[in-house]
Amino acid sequence: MTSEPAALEPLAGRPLAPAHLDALVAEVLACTPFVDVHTHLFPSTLRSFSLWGIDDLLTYHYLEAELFRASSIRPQAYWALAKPERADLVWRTLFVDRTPLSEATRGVVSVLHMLGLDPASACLAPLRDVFRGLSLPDHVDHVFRLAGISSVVMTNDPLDGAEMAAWDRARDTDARFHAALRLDRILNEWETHHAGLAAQGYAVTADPGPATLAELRRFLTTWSQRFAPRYMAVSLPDTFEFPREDLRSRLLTGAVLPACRDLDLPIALMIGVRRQVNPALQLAGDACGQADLRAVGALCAQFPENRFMVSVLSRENQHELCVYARKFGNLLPFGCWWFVSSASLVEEITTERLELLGTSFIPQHSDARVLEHLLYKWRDTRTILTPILANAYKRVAANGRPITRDDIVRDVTRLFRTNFEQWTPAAPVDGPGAP
Ligand code: FIX
Ligand code: ZN
Repeated sequence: MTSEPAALEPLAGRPLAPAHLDALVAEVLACTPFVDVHTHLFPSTLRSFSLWGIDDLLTYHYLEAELFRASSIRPQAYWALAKPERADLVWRTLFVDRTPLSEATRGVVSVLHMLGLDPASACLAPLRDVFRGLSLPDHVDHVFRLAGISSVVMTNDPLDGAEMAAWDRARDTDARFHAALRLDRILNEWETHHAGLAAQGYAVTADPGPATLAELRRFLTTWSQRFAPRYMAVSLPDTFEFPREDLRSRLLTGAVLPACRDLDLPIALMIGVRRQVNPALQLAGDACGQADLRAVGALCAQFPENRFMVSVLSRENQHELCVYARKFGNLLPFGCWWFVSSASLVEEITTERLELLGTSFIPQHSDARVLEHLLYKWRDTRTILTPILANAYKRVAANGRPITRDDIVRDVTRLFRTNFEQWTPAAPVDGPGAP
């Protein structure tokens, strides 16, 4: 990330020549620190949960999905390997025996290049040596600076005993890592996981009546007081429907949405995942499907006091989400999630959102699972956004409204910072993070 070149200052309020717009948009994107609103990252203080370095980069489920297509190895045999052996196989199969053309393989090339390492290395030993020599806290600082990220929002599951124990042990926090309370186990697997609340001392039953709903609300409030989350979040299948007489709807409307209102928190709905269509691939075994977004419209209409951040996994749902956002001010589309995070789809989705919503959306989140993912996912986002924004400015300038540098700075800041900050007012985005 570069600091603001002095040359740009005098341009502040002056109308810009269209020929300057690409360079200036690229410059403003480069020097605006972004907030990454959804990741699976943890601070270095939670060492056992922090993924980083070449072996974690290569055993990322996006690459494993591609390995199982390219290699004859059976999943069972692959999982029986130690992590470095898995990484060696992924490297040899996807980066040595093949050209790394996919979004995920290209990402690793980009990371190695940005860190000054050799993306064409025949083997991983020299790369491992470099990562082994790094101090993780310094590396986190370096990656955040290089990626142009000021803070990230984690994914924290209050029913994940191992994660919560790790937080208990953590002696320190990192103000750049913010919490989000992830409720998949509660809203998607209550029958199995209500016992987890009971084990924490909450009087809940499998069939949630008023008493159980009140206890669930108390559970969410207690964990929010501890974690100061930016939002609550849940991923939902493509079969998600609302309104509907089912357990999830009762938990959602009877406890989760009321708790969000109490705590002035939005809820993030990530809709359209088909979990484990091929369980043998573990995390790589999930797929997507087109959802019926009338559920989103119904939730926004029925709960005007709640704020809904929504990301959809199927390409076919993107346009409809934009249209619903034009109907409901309490709906904020965010990110090009997972299977729609490749360059051509980010371009299509972002252009459509800009045309239908102006700057009232959050263009991207990284979904980073490994620290260095921040490098290529945000480099790609800046590269993809530059022509999209510059062309939009050229169009409005050609229509007769000159564009100034201040316009670009304000719009980029809104897209990658203030839209989120205004929707999650609980605490400053660059302030104290998780407990
Ligand atoms: O539900 C989610 O937060 C998804 O992002 C993950 O489940 C998924 O495995 C992932 O890492 C996508 O990028
Ligand atoms: Zn995610």
